Amino acid sequence: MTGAPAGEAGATRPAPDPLVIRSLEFLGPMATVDGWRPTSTLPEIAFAGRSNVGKSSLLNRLVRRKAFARVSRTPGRTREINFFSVNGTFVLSDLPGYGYARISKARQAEWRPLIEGYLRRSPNLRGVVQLLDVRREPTDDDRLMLDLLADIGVPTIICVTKVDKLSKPATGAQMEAIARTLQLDPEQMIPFSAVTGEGRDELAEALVSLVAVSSEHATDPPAASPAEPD
Ligand SMILES: Nc1nc2c(ncn2[C@@H]2O[C@H](COP(=O)(O)OP(=O)(O)OP(=O)(O)O)[C@@H](O)[C@H]2O)c(=O)[nH]1
Ligand SMILES: [Mg+2]
Repeated sequence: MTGAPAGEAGATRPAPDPLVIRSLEFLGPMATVDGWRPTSTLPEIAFAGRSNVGKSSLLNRLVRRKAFARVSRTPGRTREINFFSVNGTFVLSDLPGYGYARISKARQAEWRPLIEGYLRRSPNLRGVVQLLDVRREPTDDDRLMLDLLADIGVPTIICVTKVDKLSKPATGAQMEAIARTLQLDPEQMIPFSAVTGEGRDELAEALVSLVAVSSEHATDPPAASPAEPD
C-alpha cells in the first residue's frame, strides 16, 4: 500500500465534524437587562425555546459534552442568560426557557424584558437558534418569540427537537404542520434529536456559516468585498 488517501467509490467515511470543540469557557450570567454581560466582541449565537423543549440536551449534543448545560428536573428555574465562549471564536448564549406552565403568570412574563432587552441590544448577535418540540403545538410564547426575532431581523434557525419520539413520516408531517402554522420556511428547519444525535452536524454547520459570514462583515469594508461568482 502506498498510503493513498481513502475516499474511493464505495468507501463510506464519516463526514468531517463541521464544529470540532477544542475549548469551552463559561463567561458568566446576565441576570438583568442592565446587568453584567460579556465584553467580548466575538460573534454571538443565542439559543431560545420554551421550558422543557430540550435546549440543555441540544446544547450538550452540540458541544459533545454530557453535562455542559444542565438537563433539569426542575423546569423553568434558570432565569439568567448564560454565556459560553466556544473555541475562543464565538459566544453561545443560553436564554432562559420561557412559558413553564407551573409557575405563576407574573413569573412567566419575566422572560420577556430580559430576553428582548438582550436580543435588541447585542451588536455581536449573529443568529438565534429557536427550538420547537416536534410533538407540540407552538405556544403563544413561541409566536411572540418568533415575531420578536422577525422584528429584530436576526437570522433564525429553527431546530425541531425530540424527533426520535416520532416515526420518520410522522416527523415529516409534524414539521410541515409547524411550518404552516408559523409560516416558516421548511428550509430553515432542522430536525434534531439529542438521543440519536440526528441534526447535530447540520446545526453545527449552520452555526459555523453564521459565524463565518459575520466575521467577513466585521473585517471587510463593504466596498472591498471581492466579487467571485461561480
Ligand atoms: N426522547 C428525547 N427526549 C429529550 C430530547 N431532548 C430532551 N429530552 C428530554 O426532555 C426533558 C427536558 O430536556 P432539557 O434538555 O432539560 O430541556 P430544557 O429545554 O433545557 O428545559 P429547561 O431548562 O427546564 O427549560 C428531559 O427529560 C430530557 O431528557 C430528545 O431529543 N429526545
Ligand atoms: Mg435547560
